[in-house]
Amino acid sequence: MASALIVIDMQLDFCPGGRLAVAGGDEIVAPINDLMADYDTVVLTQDWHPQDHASFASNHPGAAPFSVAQMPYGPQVLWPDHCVIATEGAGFHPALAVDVADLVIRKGFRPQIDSYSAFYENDRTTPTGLAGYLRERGASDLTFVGLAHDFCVAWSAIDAARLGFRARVIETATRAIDLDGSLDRARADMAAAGVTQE
Ligand code: VGL
Ligand code: ZN
Repeated sequence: MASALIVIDMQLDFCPGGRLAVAGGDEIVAPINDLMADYDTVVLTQDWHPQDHASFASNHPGAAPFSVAQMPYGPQVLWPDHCVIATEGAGFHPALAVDVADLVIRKGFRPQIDSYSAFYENDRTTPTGLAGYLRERGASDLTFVGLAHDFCVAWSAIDAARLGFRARVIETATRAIDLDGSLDRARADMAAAGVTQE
């Protein structure tokens, strides 16, 4: 039974000074680097959006950042532009030990649909391919860290549990956006899905 550390979106735009900065996002780089040696497989995800991405408020005339739009696949928070393909902000934090990773998986690159989870786009049905990769590698025990706790980390961990993996989140190695109670909701949703939170 192999283990995998799934490091979610440790990119400059989610760190202080970035375009969708998460408070304290840079504080978890060192703890994440320290965790990597304890796992058989290390996977990094990278939020990777075209400039015309439907999750950007700037692509919805009159819409404010952090408002909610109805998309064909359900409600979608409209974010400030972030992690635009090939920009500096889409790059990993420079202190992250990227060389240790076995796989870097990009998500959110289709203009019309967001992808919080590392496993499925936000329609909850279009797979990224990560589940197949992990199963072929024999990894059944997954630990999630990175950014942001209440969005991409939570959605990834919940999908993992639903897919039949053991899923765990290490709270000291994640930080939240916490939009309108989203962190409390994410914690409850993870508990209901059987995700271990420690
Ligand atoms: C994320 C909002 C938009 C995340 C990504 O990594 O949690 N949040 N895109
Ligand atoms: Zn995004």
